[in-house]
Amino acid sequence: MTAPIKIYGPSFSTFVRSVMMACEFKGLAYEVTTEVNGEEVGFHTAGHKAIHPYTKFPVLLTEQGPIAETVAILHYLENAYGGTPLYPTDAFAQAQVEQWSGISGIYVDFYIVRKVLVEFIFPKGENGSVRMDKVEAALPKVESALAIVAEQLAEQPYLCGDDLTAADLILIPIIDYIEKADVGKPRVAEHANLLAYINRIRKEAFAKDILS
Ligand SMILES: N[C@@H](CCC(=O)N[C@@H](CS)C(=O)NCC(=O)O)C(=O)O
Repeated sequence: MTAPIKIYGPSFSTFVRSVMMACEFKGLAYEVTTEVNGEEVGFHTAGHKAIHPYTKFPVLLTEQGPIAETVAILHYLENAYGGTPLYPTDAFAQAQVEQWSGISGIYVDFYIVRKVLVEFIFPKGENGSVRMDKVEAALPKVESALAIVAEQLAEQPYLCGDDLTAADLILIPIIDYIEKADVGKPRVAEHANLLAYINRIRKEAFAKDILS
Protein backbone atom coordinates (compact mmCIF):
# COMPACT_ATOMS: atom_id res chain seq x y z
CA MET A 1 0.00 0.00 0.00
CA THR A 2 1.37 3.43 -0.88
CA ALA A 3 1.79 5.86 2.00
CA PRO A 4 -0.80 8.64 2.22
CA ILE A 5 0.11 12.03 0.83
CA LYS A 6 1.16 14.32 3.66
CA ILE A 7 -0.20 17.87 3.79
CA TYR A 8 1.46 20.10 6.39
CA GLY A 9 -0.85 22.74 7.86
CA PRO A 10 -4.16 23.14 9.73
CA SER A 11 -7.27 21.69 8.10
CA PHE A 12 -9.20 24.94 8.64
CA SER A 13 -6.90 26.79 6.22
CA THR A 14 -8.54 27.59 2.89
CA PHE A 15 -5.46 26.62 0.89
CA VAL A 16 -4.96 23.40 2.87
CA ARG A 17 -8.59 22.62 2.05
CA SER A 18 -7.91 23.18 -1.66
CA VAL A 19 -5.20 20.50 -1.54
CA MET A 20 -7.37 18.16 0.54
CA MET A 21 -10.17 18.48 -2.03
CA ALA A 22 -7.69 17.82 -4.86
CA CYS A 23 -6.71 14.55 -3.15
CA GLU A 24 -10.35 13.62 -2.62
CA PHE A 25 -11.21 14.49 -6.23
CA LYS A 26 -8.38 12.33 -7.53
CA GLY A 27 -9.09 9.51 -5.09
CA LEU A 28 -5.71 9.82 -3.36
CA ALA A 29 -5.17 8.85 0.28
CA TYR A 30 -3.87 11.79 2.31
CA GLU A 31 -3.34 13.05 5.81
CA VAL A 32 -3.15 16.55 7.21
CA THR A 33 -0.29 16.77 9.64
CA THR A 34 1.83 19.08 11.77
CA GLU A 35 4.75 16.63 11.74
CA VAL A 36 7.73 16.76 9.42
CA ASN A 37 9.90 13.63 9.26
CA GLY A 38 8.15 12.26 12.35
CA GLU A 39 8.82 15.38 14.45
CA GLU A 40 6.20 17.92 15.53
CA VAL A 41 6.89 21.24 13.78
CA GLY A 42 5.07 24.29 15.15
CA PHE A 43 3.68 26.93 12.81
CA HIS A 44 6.00 29.88 12.19
CA THR A 45 8.99 28.12 13.72
CA ALA A 46 12.43 27.54 12.19
CA GLY A 47 11.27 24.06 11.20
CA HIS A 48 8.34 25.57 9.33
CA LYS A 49 10.66 28.13 7.67
CA ALA A 50 12.81 25.25 6.48
CA ILE A 51 9.90 23.95 4.38
CA HIS A 52 8.31 27.29 3.43
CA PRO A 53 10.46 30.45 3.38
CA TYR A 54 7.43 32.60 4.32
CA THR A 55 6.08 30.08 6.89
CA LYS A 56 2.77 29.64 5.08
CA PHE A 57 0.72 26.53 4.56
CA PRO A 58 -0.01 24.17 2.93
CA VAL A 59 3.29 22.43 2.28
CA LEU A 60 3.20 19.03 0.62
CA LEU A 61 5.74 16.67 2.19
CA THR A 62 6.99 14.33 -0.50
CA GLU A 63 9.75 11.74 -0.46
CA GLN A 64 11.74 14.07 -2.72
CA GLY A 65 11.26 17.03 -0.41
CA PRO A 66 8.71 19.70 0.50
CA ILE A 67 6.58 21.55 -2.06
CA ALA A 68 5.25 24.94 -1.01
CA GLU A 69 2.50 27.03 -2.66
CA THR A 70 -0.92 25.66 -3.50
CA VAL A 71 -0.68 26.10 -7.26
CA ALA A 72 2.64 24.21 -7.35
CA ILE A 73 1.14 21.48 -5.17
CA LEU A 74 -1.95 21.09 -7.38
CA HIS A 75 0.25 20.83 -10.48
CA TYR A 76 2.43 18.27 -8.74
CA LEU A 77 -0.59 16.13 -7.78
CA GLU A 78 -1.81 16.29 -11.37
CA ASN A 79 1.56 15.33 -12.85
CA ALA A 80 2.68 12.80 -10.27
CA TYR A 81 -0.58 10.94 -9.66
CA GLY A 82 -2.90 11.49 -12.60
CA GLY A 83 -6.43 10.52 -11.59
CA THR A 84 -9.40 12.69 -12.57
CA PRO A 85 -7.75 15.71 -14.23
CA LEU A 86 -7.75 19.15 -12.65
CA TYR A 87 -6.24 20.84 -15.71
CA PRO A 88 -7.26 20.70 -19.38
CA THR A 89 -4.59 19.77 -21.94
CA ASP A 90 -5.31 22.56 -24.45
CA ALA A 91 -2.77 25.38 -23.95
CA PHE A 92 -5.30 28.24 -23.92
CA ALA A 93 -7.72 26.37 -21.67
CA GLN A 94 -4.86 25.56 -19.28
CA ALA A 95 -3.85 29.22 -19.19
CA GLN A 96 -7.45 30.09 -18.24
CA VAL A 97 -7.18 27.71 -15.29
CA GLU A 98 -3.90 29.37 -14.26
CA GLN A 99 -5.52 32.77 -14.66
CA TRP A 100 -8.51 31.95 -12.44
CA SER A 101 -6.30 30.13 -9.96
CA GLY A 102 -4.27 33.33 -9.66
CA ILE A 103 -7.29 35.62 -9.46
CA SER A 104 -8.87 33.41 -6.79
CA GLY A 105 -5.73 32.67 -4.80
CA ILE A 106 -4.28 36.17 -4.90
CA TYR A 107 -7.01 38.83 -5.16
CA VAL A 108 -10.20 37.08 -4.03
CA ASP A 109 -8.26 35.56 -1.13
CA PHE A 110 -6.69 38.91 -0.23
CA TYR A 111 -9.92 40.90 -0.04
CA ILE A 112 -12.20 38.23 1.41
CA VAL A 113 -9.94 36.13 3.63
CA ARG A 114 -7.03 38.37 4.63
CA LYS A 115 -8.89 41.70 4.82
CA VAL A 116 -12.16 40.48 6.37
CA LEU A 117 -12.35 36.87 7.60
CA VAL A 118 -8.96 36.93 9.34
CA GLU A 119 -10.09 40.08 11.20
CA PHE A 120 -12.88 37.97 12.77
CA ILE A 121 -10.80 34.81 13.32
CA PHE A 122 -7.79 36.60 14.83
CA PRO A 123 -9.14 39.92 16.14
CA LYS A 124 -6.40 42.50 16.60
CA GLY A 125 -8.41 45.35 18.12
CA GLU A 126 -8.41 46.57 21.72
CA ASN A 127 -9.13 43.79 24.25
CA GLY A 128 -9.30 41.26 21.44
CA SER A 129 -12.10 43.04 19.59
CA VAL A 130 -12.71 42.91 15.83
CA ARG A 131 -11.47 46.06 14.09
CA MET A 132 -14.80 46.89 12.47
CA ASP A 133 -13.37 50.01 10.81
CA LYS A 134 -10.94 47.77 8.90
CA VAL A 135 -13.71 45.33 8.01
CA GLU A 136 -16.05 48.06 6.79
CA ALA A 137 -13.29 49.64 4.71
CA ALA A 138 -12.68 46.27 3.02
CA LEU A 139 -16.32 45.40 2.26
CA PRO A 140 -16.54 47.18 -1.11
CA LYS A 141 -13.63 45.05 -2.32
CA VAL A 142 -15.39 41.94 -1.01
CA GLU A 143 -18.45 42.98 -2.96
CA SER A 144 -16.47 43.38 -6.16
CA ALA A 145 -14.62 40.07 -5.63
CA LEU A 146 -17.96 38.27 -5.27
CA ALA A 147 -19.33 40.03 -8.36
CA ILE A 148 -16.25 39.09 -10.41
CA VAL A 149 -16.50 35.37 -9.67
CA ALA A 150 -20.31 35.39 -9.95
CA GLU A 151 -20.01 36.90 -13.41
CA GLN A 152 -17.48 34.26 -14.42
CA LEU A 153 -19.97 31.61 -13.27
CA ALA A 154 -22.97 33.24 -14.94
CA GLU A 155 -23.05 31.00 -18.00
CA GLN A 156 -21.09 27.96 -16.92
CA PRO A 157 -21.12 25.56 -13.97
CA TYR A 158 -17.42 25.96 -13.08
CA LEU A 159 -14.94 28.85 -13.28
CA CYS A 160 -13.38 27.62 -16.52
CA GLY A 161 -16.26 25.87 -18.24
CA ASP A 162 -18.13 22.61 -17.91
CA ASP A 163 -15.55 20.80 -15.79
CA LEU A 164 -14.24 21.43 -12.31
CA THR A 165 -10.59 22.52 -12.38
CA ALA A 166 -7.82 23.50 -9.97
CA ALA A 167 -9.14 27.08 -10.11
CA ASP A 168 -12.43 26.00 -8.51
CA LEU A 169 -10.57 24.16 -5.78
CA ILE A 170 -8.81 27.39 -4.85
CA LEU A 171 -12.02 29.44 -4.90
CA ILE A 172 -14.41 27.02 -3.17
CA PRO A 173 -13.07 27.20 0.43
CA ILE A 174 -13.06 31.01 0.28
CA ILE A 175 -16.67 31.22 -0.92
CA ASP A 176 -17.69 28.54 1.57
CA TYR A 177 -16.30 30.57 4.50
CA ILE A 178 -17.61 33.97 3.43
CA GLU A 179 -21.06 32.52 2.74
CA LYS A 180 -21.20 31.07 6.26
CA ALA A 181 -19.72 34.14 7.95
CA ASP A 182 -21.94 36.89 9.25
CA VAL A 183 -20.04 39.96 8.10
CA GLY A 184 -23.17 41.84 7.07
CA LYS A 185 -23.47 42.99 3.49
CA PRO A 186 -22.31 42.05 0.88
CA ARG A 187 -23.63 38.52 0.92
CA VAL A 188 -22.94 35.58 -1.38
CA ALA A 189 -26.73 35.12 -1.55
CA GLU A 190 -26.99 38.36 -3.52
CA HIS A 191 -25.54 36.34 -6.42
CA ALA A 192 -27.97 33.48 -6.92
CA ASN A 193 -25.62 31.59 -9.23
CA LEU A 194 -22.69 31.85 -6.78
CA LEU A 195 -24.88 30.59 -3.95
CA ALA A 196 -26.09 27.74 -6.17
CA TYR A 197 -22.45 26.93 -7.08
CA ILE A 198 -21.27 26.65 -3.48
CA ASN A 199 -24.38 24.76 -2.36
CA ARG A 200 -23.96 22.29 -5.23
CA ILE A 201 -20.29 21.74 -4.44
CA ARG A 202 -20.94 21.30 -0.70
CA LYS A 203 -22.87 18.12 -1.60
CA GLU A 204 -20.16 16.67 -3.87
CA ALA A 205 -18.27 13.65 -2.52
CA PHE A 206 -14.86 15.36 -2.83
CA ALA A 207 -15.98 18.37 -0.79
CA LYS A 208 -18.74 17.46 1.63
CA ASP A 209 -16.63 16.30 4.60
CA ILE A 210 -14.05 19.05 4.14
CA LEU A 211 -16.51 21.94 3.96
CA SER A 212 -18.83 20.64 6.70
N1 LIG B 1 0.39 31.77 -1.81
C1 LIG B 1 0.19 30.79 -0.78
C2 LIG B 1 -0.69 31.39 0.30
C3 LIG B 1 -0.77 30.48 1.49
C4 LIG B 1 -1.42 31.18 2.69
O1 LIG B 1 -1.52 32.40 2.78
N2 LIG B 1 -1.85 30.34 3.61
C5 LIG B 1 -2.40 30.87 4.84
C6 LIG B 1 -3.46 29.92 5.37
S1 LIG B 1 -4.89 29.86 4.35
C7 LIG B 1 -1.30 30.96 5.86
O2 LIG B 1 -0.29 30.31 5.75
N3 LIG B 1 -1.53 31.77 6.90
C8 LIG B 1 -0.62 31.87 8.00
C9 LIG B 1 0.27 33.05 7.90
O3 LIG B 1 0.11 33.88 7.01
O4 LIG B 1 1.15 33.15 8.74
C10 LIG B 1 -0.40 29.50 -1.37
O5 LIG B 1 -1.04 29.59 -2.41
O6 LIG B 1 -0.19 28.43 -0.82
